[in-house]
Formats: sequence, C-alpha cells, structure tokens
Amino acid sequence: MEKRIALVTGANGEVGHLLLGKLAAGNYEVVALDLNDLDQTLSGFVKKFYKGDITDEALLSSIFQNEHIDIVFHLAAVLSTSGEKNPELAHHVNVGGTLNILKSANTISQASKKKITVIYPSSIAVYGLPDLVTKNSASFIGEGQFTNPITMYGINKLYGENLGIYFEKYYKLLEKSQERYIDFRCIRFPGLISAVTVPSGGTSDYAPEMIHTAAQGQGYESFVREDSVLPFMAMPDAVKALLLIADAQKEKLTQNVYNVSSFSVSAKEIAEIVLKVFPETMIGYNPDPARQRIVDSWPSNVNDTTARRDWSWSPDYDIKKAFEEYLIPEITKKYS
Ligand code: AKB
Repeated sequence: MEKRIALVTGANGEVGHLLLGKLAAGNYEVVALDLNDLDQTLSGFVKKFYKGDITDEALLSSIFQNEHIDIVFHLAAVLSTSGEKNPELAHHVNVGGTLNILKSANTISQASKKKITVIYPSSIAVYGLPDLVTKNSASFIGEGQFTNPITMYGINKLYGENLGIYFEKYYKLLEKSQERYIDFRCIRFPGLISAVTVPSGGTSDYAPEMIHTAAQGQGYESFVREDSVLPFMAMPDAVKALLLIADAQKEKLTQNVYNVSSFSVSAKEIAEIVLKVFPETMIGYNPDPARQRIVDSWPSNVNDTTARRDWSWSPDYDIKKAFEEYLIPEITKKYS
C-alpha cells in the first residue's frame, strides 16, 4: 500500500516525541516542521525537516507545494499558562498558525482536486465551568456543553475547531461551484502525561511535573489544591487516538470534534501514588490563584461515547495501568 505523507507541525513537542516514531513505523512518511532544530532522537523518523514558523505563509505554501502532503497533524500551539503570559502571541500562533495550515492545505487540495486530512488536537481548555459547584456536580460533559473558555488558549482552540469545520463545509459559501477538499478531524484531549518529556507552559502540568521531579529524587510543590480533579491520559493513548481518527472511514464520523477520555484523578491521588513509589519525596501544595482558577474552570470528566461509537476509541491505560506499566517504569529508567 502506498504510504501517506504526513506533515507534523510542532514536531519537537510532547505528542510529536511519540507520534513521529509511530507514524514512521506505520503507513506514513513524515515531513516535520518545528520552530527549533529537530530533536536528534526524532531525526531517524523524518523524511524531510523544515525549521520555521507555523505562521509563515510562504513557508507553509512551499511545504504543501513540494511535499504532496496527504494528512496534517497540527500539533504546534502555545499552551494555556504560556498563553496567559502573552495572549497576543498565543492568538498569533494558535489562530494564525491554524488558519495558515488550513488555507495552504485548501489551496493545494483545490488545485490538485485531492483531499487533505487535517487532524487537529484540541483540548478540555475549550470548556469553561462557571464555578466549582457546577464543576463538581456536572459530570460527563458532552462536546456541546459549557463551551465558554476563560483562557486565550481555550478560546483559540474552540475557534480553531470552528475554523476547521468552516474549511471542510462552508469555505467561500457564496461561490456555488466551490468544491471543498479539506477533511477536518478534531480530538479534544485531557491533560496528557508522558514518560519521555516534561511539559512546559500548560496548566495540567502539575501531574507530570510531580511524577518527573519525584523520580529525580526532588520534592514538589503543587500549584493547585490537593482536591483539584482533571481528566488525564497517558501519552501512548493520545497517540493511539490520533492514529485511530486518522484511519477512520469518513462515512463513520458523525461529527468533526470528539471528546476522548481515559481517567480522572485529583492532585492528591496522584501524590499518593507517587509517594508509594518514591517515599522519600516531599509533596506540598501552594496553589497559584490564577492557575487554580483555570483548572477549576475545566471539567473533571468528559463524555466520549461518540468517539467510542464512531471510530472505536477506547484507551489502553486506566490509572493503574498508566502508572504501573507505563509512567513509573519508564520514568524510573529515564532518570536512573
Ligand atoms: C494545558 O494545560 O494547557 C494543556 C491542555 C489541557 O490542553 N495540557
């Protein structure tokens, strides 16, 4: 079978670190784009690497013209905490970069009359629960509920979802003969935990930070309260979801945007698991009011029944397996 040519933006990031190898081992040839030099550990998976800015129109258009891209995994983004430090930059990268991808993909796909699939990782940051009472009483939130984000990142992601749907279904609505070739597929991810990389710039980062610092023999001061609950997912499941939705038959997809979920856990429960494995570690809580507010506005769990039905989504890792079979062994190996 002919290989699909995949453009991965933000290739150096946490998801890219696992996704590139899986794509290369599967039915894909990888073209990677990142602002920085490609991480040496990833170079073996990549056919061609472009160093540059996702908002650079000339660069994007030349990539699409030269590389015959079939599918895009648009991972590049400024995350929620970084976004609140510089909201204008977040908007520029998250909205401008997404528009640039969709526009360049659309131009080339219309010229060649060949569909390009755009896979867009969105986030639980698109939700905005008004207060803790609502958060604690609302469970299994569906894709259409509480979409009132309070962060620039969440607003950008929600807009990016709509922009993708626009390019697939409505682009240049007035032109009757307009043919559309974008196939837009989006997954709203919970907080992701990788054993390989430590995140930066997100607000769900307390979970992976706690595990990685404990494994290095250091103490950790959490920037959220111990009763803070978020949905999380082990990185191999996030990559599994991306590959599953990329392979799904379009006729089976009843919507463009899907929740996925795996397990929900409080900061205290994570600390308890970590302390069992690394009993010398000291874990304390010193909530940062702004970051706490963001976490309090995100749901404790989401309803992913449509993803399960439409493209057979199911996570491989529940909380026990995520820690016992992935995080603890891999992280311990990493720092030993
Ligand atoms: C963040 O914290 O900004 C991200 C996310 C939940 O999308 N990890």
